[in-house]
Amino acid sequence: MKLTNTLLALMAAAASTAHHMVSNFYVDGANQGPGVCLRNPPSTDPVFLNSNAIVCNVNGDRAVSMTCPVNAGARITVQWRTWPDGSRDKPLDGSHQGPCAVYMKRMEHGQGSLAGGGWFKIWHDGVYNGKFCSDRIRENGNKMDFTIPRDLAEGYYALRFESIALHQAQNEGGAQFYIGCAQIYLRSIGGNQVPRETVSIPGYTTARHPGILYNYWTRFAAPNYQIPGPSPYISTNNFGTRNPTNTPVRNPDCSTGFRNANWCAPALPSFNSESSCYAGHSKCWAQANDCRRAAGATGSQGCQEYERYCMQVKKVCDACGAARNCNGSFPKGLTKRNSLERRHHRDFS
Ligand SMILES: [Cu+2]
Repeated sequence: MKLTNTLLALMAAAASTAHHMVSNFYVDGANQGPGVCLRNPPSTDPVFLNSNAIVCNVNGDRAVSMTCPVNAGARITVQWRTWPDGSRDKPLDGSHQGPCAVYMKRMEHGQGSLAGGGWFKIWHDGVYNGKFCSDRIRENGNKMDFTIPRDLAEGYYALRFESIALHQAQNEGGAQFYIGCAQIYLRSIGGNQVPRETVSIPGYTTARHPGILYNYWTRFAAPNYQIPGPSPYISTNNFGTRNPTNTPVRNPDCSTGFRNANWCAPALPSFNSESSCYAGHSKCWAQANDCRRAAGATGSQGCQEYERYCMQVKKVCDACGAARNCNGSFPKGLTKRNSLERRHHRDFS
């Protein structure tokens, strides 16, 4: 009995590590960083069609503090990971096969829930050459590439990445959805298009769509596989050729160098007494707690580095208090990238 339980636990662990999520994305080749501009879910677990998490994953109805500027026509590369903190680099699990897609929706700055109408698809990949999109992702370092339509109007948008695993899709409700959402500010190059044909999420497809209720085990990657959802929006020729507008995006100040996903440490105030020095130290730990609360499945390594900084801050106060000379400011933050950032900036292959 004991052995059985151990085996079951091992099997459960193996199953959970087979899932995946979006850990970061690139804009024209520039890595935005782990969790940055993403509504970071708490885990890599899949979501299902009948839940509100189908929109932007678990916690995806909460705005994050960062928005990434993206030019119309930009090439976007999405990094999927089974280990979202970047601790291991392995191809996504081969048992998870299916199509993928990218949707967009105009949003307000800071908008929470993105459920409802206004979504349009900009790219998808189902089956060709006898392979699903999932195979092409695996062969491409777990990355998926697409282009933002060149003619879209300026403004805030959500980008929704979708990968569907069909290994249990022979049963209604069995298709596993892997969803990530990014917040972007689209800089127009002269186009002003607002796609008219949009869908609602949830509601964009049904549990009985032939691409969702699908027996992968008897049909594998059938050439007539139907990708769920609408057809992708195709850019008009009215996109213009001017340089993208340089509209400022309201993002937190990250100049202290301490950051983790969408969180940045504000600088600590200067001090002129032992008590104001320790007040700065308390503020440091309060900020470290904010960092931990904001961290999702891409990890909290940047928070750990900031916590080490808070320990140094305490030493500054201890020393100036002993010398009875507390007047000044705390040493500046790190200028180096933290190790989590370095891990994610290393090219994944
Ligand atoms: Cu899975």
